[in-house]
Amino acid sequence: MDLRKEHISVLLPINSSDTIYGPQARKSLKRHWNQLSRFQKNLICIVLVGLCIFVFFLVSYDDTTSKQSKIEQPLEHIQIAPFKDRHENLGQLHLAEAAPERDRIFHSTESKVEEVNLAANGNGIPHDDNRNSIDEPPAMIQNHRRENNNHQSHEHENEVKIRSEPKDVVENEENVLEENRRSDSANDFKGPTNVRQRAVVDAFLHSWKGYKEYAWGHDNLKPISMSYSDWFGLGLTIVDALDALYIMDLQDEFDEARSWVDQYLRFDVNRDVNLFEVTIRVLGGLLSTYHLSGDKMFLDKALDLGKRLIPCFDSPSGIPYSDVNLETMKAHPPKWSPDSSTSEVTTLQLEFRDLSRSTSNNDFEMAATKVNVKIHDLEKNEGLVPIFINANTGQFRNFATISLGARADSYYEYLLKQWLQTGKKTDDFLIDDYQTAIRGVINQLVRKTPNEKHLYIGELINGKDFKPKMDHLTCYLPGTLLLGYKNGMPKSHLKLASDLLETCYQTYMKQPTQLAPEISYFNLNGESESDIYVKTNDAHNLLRPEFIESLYYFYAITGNKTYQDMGWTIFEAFNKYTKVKNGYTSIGNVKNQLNTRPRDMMESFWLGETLKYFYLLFSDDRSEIDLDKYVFNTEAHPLPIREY
Ligand code: DMJ
Repeated sequence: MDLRKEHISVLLPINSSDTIYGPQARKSLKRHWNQLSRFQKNLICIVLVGLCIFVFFLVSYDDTTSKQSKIEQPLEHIQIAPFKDRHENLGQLHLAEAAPERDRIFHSTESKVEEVNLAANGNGIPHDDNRNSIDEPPAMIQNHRRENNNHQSHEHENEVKIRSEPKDVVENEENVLEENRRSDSANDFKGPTNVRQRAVVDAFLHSWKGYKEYAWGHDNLKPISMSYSDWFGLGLTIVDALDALYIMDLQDEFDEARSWVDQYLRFDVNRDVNLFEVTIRVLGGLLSTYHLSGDKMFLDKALDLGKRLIPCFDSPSGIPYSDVNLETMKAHPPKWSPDSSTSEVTTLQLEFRDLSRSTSNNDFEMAATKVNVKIHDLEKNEGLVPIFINANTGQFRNFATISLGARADSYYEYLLKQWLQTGKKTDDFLIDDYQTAIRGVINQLVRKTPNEKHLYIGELINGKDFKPKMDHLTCYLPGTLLLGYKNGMPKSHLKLASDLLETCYQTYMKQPTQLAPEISYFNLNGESESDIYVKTNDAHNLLRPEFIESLYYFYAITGNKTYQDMGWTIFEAFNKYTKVKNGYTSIGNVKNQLNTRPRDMMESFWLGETLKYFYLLFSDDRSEIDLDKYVFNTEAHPLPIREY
C-alpha cells in the first residue's frame, strides 16, 4: 500500500483560549453583531435588559420578604419541584465557598420567637398568632379494627374487667375503648389499591414466607443459608412487622403473628438486651399495634417490657445505661465502652411517653423526659451533640465526633417528634433545641460538591475537623425537616430538606445497582474525580429504610407523585439485587451488578420500616396514616399525637 496516498485525519486538541473565550471568538462575535439590522440589535438589547431585571428580582428574594406569602400558603399546595427542574428554577448555592451567601439565605430571618409561632392549624396553613389557640384537639386513638378482629376487642373488654389492673389503668383503658368505639368507622385499612402497592405486599409476603419457614420466633432470617440469627431472642421480625401487617391488611398473617406474641413472647428471660433497640422495635411495635388494633394484649406486653427496661434510667446521672438484663432487671453500660450512644439515650422518649399515657403510669414518661432536661442543659456546639455520653457522669465524651449519622441521628429526630407527639405542648426547649441544631447543621456540616453541586452533611471528627462523609442513616433528615416545615419550622429547613433529598437520591442512582451504599464520601476540594464516591468497605446495603422514609414524607406532605416514581425505581432495584429464593438479603457491594456479595441477612427493619414506607409511599391515599394524628417513631411505628 502506498502510504503517501492515504489521507490521515488527526484531531488535535485545540487551545480553548483561542476558541470559546479567546480573541478569535471575540472578533467573530463583533463581525456577527455588525451584520445585524438596527431592529435586530434593539430587540436583543431589550431581551437582555428584561433578563437582567428578572435575575435581579430572583436574587433579592429572601425569607424576610416572603414571610407573609409563606404564612398564607396552604402547605398542601406546595410543589417542591423535583430535581432537575428545581435545579433550573432555584439555581445552585455554593455553600462551602460562599459562606456569607449561605448565611444570608439560611439565617437572615430566623428569629426564634417568630419560628415557634409559625405553628400549623388543621388545614396545614401556618399561622403567626398564638399557637395554643390553633392546635388541633388531641388526636383520638383511631380504631382501624377489622371485622374479623372484633372478637379480640370484645375479649379485651372482658379482660379489663377480669384482670386486677390498678384502677387508674382500667379507667384509662376504658376511655381508650370508648374512643375506639366512637371512631369505629374511621380509616379502615383496605389493603393495596394499585399495582405498586400490590408489588410491595408481594415482597412482604415473600419475606414473611421465608421467615416463617426458616426463622419463626427468632430475631432475623438468614434467607440464603435458610436459617436464623438471634440478637435478643425476642422474635424481632414478628414484633417489628406487626403494624405493617395490620396496615397492609394481611389478616391471616397478622393473626398468626398475634398468636405468637400472645403465647410465646415473654420478657422474663435471663438475657441482656440493648435498651434503645428493644424500645424502638419491640416496645414501639407493640404500642403502635395496640393503638391501631385496639387489642389490649399488645399493651399488656408493652407494660411488662417497659417495667423491665426502666431500671436502665436508674444511673447516677439519670442518663440511661445502654443495656439491661430482662430477668434480673440489672442495667449496665455497654461491654465495649463506658459510654452510651447519644442517639440511644435520646430515642426512647416517644415510646416511654406513650406507654405512660396509655397506662396512666407516669413513671416511664418521667424517667425518659428527665433525659431531655439533662441533655438540654449540657453545653453543645450550636445545638450539635457529640455521639457519646457517659451514664455515670452525665457528660458528653470530650472530642467525640459530631454527626447526623450513626449514634446521633435520631437525637435530632426526637426533638421535633416529641414536640409533635404532645400536640406541640411539650416544653418549648425541645423545639428550640431542634431549631438551634438545624442552624448548627447548616452552619457547620453542610457543604456542596465542587462540580455537580450536591449538598451533603459531613461530620466533625474530634468535634472539629470536617470530614466529607455521610451515612445513609442521615437520609432520614429530609423527611423530618419537611415534617417540621409542615408544622411551622422556617423555610430554610424546606430548602435543606429538598437539596438533601436530591443528594440522597443520587447516592442510589450513581451506583450501577441503583442501590445506595452504607456510607458515601463527597469530593471536598477536587481531590476526587467524581463528586460522590464509595469506599470498598462501605459499599454494603443492609435494606435500610431512611431514604424511602424521606420520600414517603415528601409524597405525603406535597402530594407530588414524582417521589413515588423515584421510590419505584429503588424498589425495583431491591427486587433485582436483593431478592433471593427465601426472602431478601443484605448485600456487600452496590458497586458491581455482577458481584453484589449477598450477606445472608434480612434485618427486621426491612419488614418493619422499609417495606412499610414503600407501601405508604405508593398509596393512592397519602393520608393513609394521618400525619396530624400520628407520629412515627424512629422504627416507623406510628404512635398517636395527644396533648395530655
Ligand atoms: C432502624 O432500626 C431505625 O431506623 C434506627 O433509627 C436507625 N437504624 C435502623 C434502620 O436503618
